[in-house]
Amino acid sequence: MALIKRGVTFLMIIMSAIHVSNASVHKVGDSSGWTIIGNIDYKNWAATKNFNIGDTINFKYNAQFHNVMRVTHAMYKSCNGSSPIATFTSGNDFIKITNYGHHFFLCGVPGHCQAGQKVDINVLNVSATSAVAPNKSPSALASPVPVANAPAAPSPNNASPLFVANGAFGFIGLAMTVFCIFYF
Ligand SMILES: [Cu+2]
Repeated sequence: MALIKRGVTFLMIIMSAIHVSNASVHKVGDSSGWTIIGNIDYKNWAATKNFNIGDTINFKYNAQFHNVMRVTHAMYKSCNGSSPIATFTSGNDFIKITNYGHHFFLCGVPGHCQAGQKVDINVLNVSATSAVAPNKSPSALASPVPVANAPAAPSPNNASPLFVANGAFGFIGLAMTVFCIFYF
């Protein structure tokens, strides 16, 4: 009985954790996806998004013709996919952002990166940026700006319900497995 109770509690904790999560899924290229057709400007696409830690980048493409490689800045600039940090080939890859800064991706199929199939996901550290941005002058006479009253940045609440459902099922599946192992 105690085990069942514990299992149920475990499930409830997981489910509440899913509910509070405010992570977004960003589909690269939006409806066009990850492609060289249509000359999509991925730089422009990325510029219109607000990336945060915990968000997921979704690359949707035909796996017969494309792939996704995470690369360094130098490799990104020169379209060099010879030694990627990571390679994704499923055709529907979900990559979670876990740290600030630039995340460079390109398609490793010859010619595709040169044709523009590359994207730079820049995750800004908002708190650090706003702390530095208002006044770079070292002048001691500058009147301090009250930061406390600054309006909070609007939260981009366009989390895909599909992804949340997938995540939930994944978690529940895992929880069920753990629960069953303990119970039976
Ligand atoms: Cu490609």
